[in-house]
Amino acid sequence: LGSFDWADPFRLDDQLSEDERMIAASARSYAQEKLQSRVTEAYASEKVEPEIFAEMGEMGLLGVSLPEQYGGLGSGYVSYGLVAREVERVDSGYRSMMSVQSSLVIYPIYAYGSEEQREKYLPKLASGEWIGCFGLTEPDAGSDPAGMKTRAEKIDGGYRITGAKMWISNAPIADVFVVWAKSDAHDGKIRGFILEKGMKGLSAPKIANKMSLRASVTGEVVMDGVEVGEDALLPNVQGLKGPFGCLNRARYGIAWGAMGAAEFCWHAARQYGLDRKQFNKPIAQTQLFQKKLADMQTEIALGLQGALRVGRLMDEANAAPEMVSIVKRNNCGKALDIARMARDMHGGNGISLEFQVIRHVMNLETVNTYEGTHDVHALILGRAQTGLQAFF
Ligand code: TGC
Ligand code: FAD
Repeated sequence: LGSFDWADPFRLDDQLSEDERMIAASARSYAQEKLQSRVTEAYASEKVEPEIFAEMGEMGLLGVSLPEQYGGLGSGYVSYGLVAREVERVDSGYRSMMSVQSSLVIYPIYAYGSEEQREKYLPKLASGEWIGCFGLTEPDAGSDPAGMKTRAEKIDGGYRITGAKMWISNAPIADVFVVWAKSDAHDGKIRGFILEKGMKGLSAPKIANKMSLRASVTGEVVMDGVEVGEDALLPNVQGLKGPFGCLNRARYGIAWGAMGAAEFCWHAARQYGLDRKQFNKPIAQTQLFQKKLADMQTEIALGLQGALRVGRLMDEANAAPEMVSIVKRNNCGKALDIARMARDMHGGNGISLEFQVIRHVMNLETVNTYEGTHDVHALILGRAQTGLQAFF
């Protein structure tokens, strides 16, 4: 008979390579030593800390799956997922900063960019010297990005871009903006453009008073006739499959990350239940409390196995977007349920930032919504099994 580790029920650790274990361990020590100590204050005061990008870059956490030639680690998608899990164990906002930079800025420039664009941007993005953002969502086009209004109009030697993006992570501190626009010169098809801070007509005002992801800054991106050269166009993709190709990777990372946040909440609830006595016994010695712990352990064990399976298929270039929808949807929804349960198990203390679980609850509300809402992923999966699209 095998032994049972309550914290790693299916021995996920045994299923990783030596390299993957090392990358996870180094992400964990960075997150616990450098991020955990700042997060309560950063969340309470919506503090913007751009220096985190350079720190993550130095640890190799921004270009995990980017080839070494461009400043990346040249590792795989399982490693990337393990990093997301460790960072989000501390805070979903910090994981957001990392996943936008890796999957939504570095990846499209690598996958769809020219060699000149790769050489110009990738090493500085991987080191965290430059901060990137990804503008797809608009005030009137969220779940339905095909309804975007942003336009690229052909001018002599380049394009003039006009429109507004909404809810853009990292935008107020970004140096590099990957934005998606319908291009008149390409039959109105969606194309990607790389804009840079300081361009005339480009601004990125901060969205204030978010009650979620407060350690990660979010903004609008306003493009008031921004003129760019031909070299700003991402040459190698057109249509929605451009941004969706990036989202497949970010959504996959979120499936691991959400489990990291859930693990934090589960462990915190367990410890609280062992320490806290009511009716002359630890509350962890009650049946209702133990049932909640069993539910948390089960969902997390299953969610991590699902993410690992999809990661292995991504590393073989054999994963379908619907697989990503299953793990993104399941793991975010389950993490939110777990965080809410952990909040309840902490009683009144559960609402204090000091005990941290309420911060995860608030963050996971966003994580369940961005990158395709819980319900939008249900519709993607419904379409895949019935052949009937129910979006409109
Ligand atoms: P549909 O007709 O399904 O597809 C249009 C074209 O796109 C292709 N495609 C994909 N390609 C690659 N991967 C995928 N996952 C793809 N899904 C679709 C498809 O093959 C087709 O290509 P082609 O060549 O035939 O034209 O498009 P639709 O308009 O019906 O889409 C419907 C829907 C709802 C599935 C889609 O629009 C959707 O996923 N909506 C959700 C939007 C979303 O996820 N937004 C995220 C914004 S970014 C963000 O939230 C970052 S937060 C990050 C952080 O801070 O961590
Ligand atoms: P809507 O699309 O208006 O959805 C509202 C509700 O309607 C949801 O419950 C949804 O499930 C439901 N709904 C929509 N359509 C249907 C349908 N056909 N059938 C049934 N129900 C439906 N975007 C970026 O481009 N880049 C970023 O970096 C980024 N960062 C973000 C950071 C934060 C903090 C937040 C909150 C969002 C961020 N987003 C970003 C935007 C995010 O992707 C969108 O909020 C998300 O895609 C949902 O779009 P929406 O907010 O317009 O909601």
